[in-house]
Amino acid sequence: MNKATEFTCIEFGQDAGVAWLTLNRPDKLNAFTADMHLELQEALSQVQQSSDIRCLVITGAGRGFSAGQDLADLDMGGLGDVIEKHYNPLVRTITGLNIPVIACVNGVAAGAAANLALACDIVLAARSAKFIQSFHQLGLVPDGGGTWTLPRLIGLARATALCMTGEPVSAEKAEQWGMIWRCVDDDALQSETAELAHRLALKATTGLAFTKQLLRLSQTRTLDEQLNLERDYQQAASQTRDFAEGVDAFLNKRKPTFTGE
Ligand code: T3D
Repeated sequence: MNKATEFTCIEFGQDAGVAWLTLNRPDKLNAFTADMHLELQEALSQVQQSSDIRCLVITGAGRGFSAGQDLADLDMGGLGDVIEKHYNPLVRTITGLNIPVIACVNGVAAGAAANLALACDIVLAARSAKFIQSFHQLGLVPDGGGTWTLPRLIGLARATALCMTGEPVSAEKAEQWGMIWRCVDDDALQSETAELAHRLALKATTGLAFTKQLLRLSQTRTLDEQLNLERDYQQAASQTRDFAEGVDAFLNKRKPTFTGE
């Protein structure tokens, strides 16, 4: 694993086209501080600028994914500025990245961290992990895009009850509900995530980026508008080098070598 920059609240490294970003304040269940947000911005900027990174994994150090905002590092004068400065750019950056982003949820994901995980493209969670919308116990509203993501993933009835009660959702139930992609045994989480990430990193990255954009755009488009978008994106996808490689590999009965271009 190649680690270029030294961070204190996160770990960031890359290995064979896959970047691993680990929230790293295990004593505080990886709760977000202002310093952690700054480091996340720097790491994500490196991901955006890299042409080698073709998949990003976000996970947590120790026994949890993250407990959300560090409640000892709050601006009690009002949280709107923190949301504007830190959480909203974080979610916008992750959902806008032109590579697949996997959340590897190794333990509890609470508050903004639960919604950060759910904003990723594919969520794998350890069987012991749970997702908690903990905002209600502080008199806050769900943030990190939770009020947008949750009803779309699990429907308004479940989303409303989860946000109002804060009832934890186990990884198994999250998979049953379609809230996440897959619940895996705790001791298999790391290897299954690595296997998936490396598989994705070898795919036609531009095609995956277009797919991600189309699926997200579909949330606010009519079928008619979406059909037009698919036409335009397919036109662009069919001009990539990877498209030519995929067709040639199929016709010549060989494995394709995609470069992401
Ligand atoms: O600034 C803004 O814009 C605000 C944005 C807000 C977005 C949000 O995320 S609001 C939601 C904030 N998060 C929470 O309310 C969750 C609080 N934590 C918990 O409810 C529990 O810790 C968990 C259910 C997540 C896990 O429980 P458990 O029993 O497994 O662990 P624990 O013993 O409670 O926590 C372990 C340590 O982490 C403990 O430290 P200590 O006492 O051993 O020194 C605990 O205080 C610390 N910790 C856990 N969560 C937070 C935290 N420290 C600071 N902030 C936390 N959120």
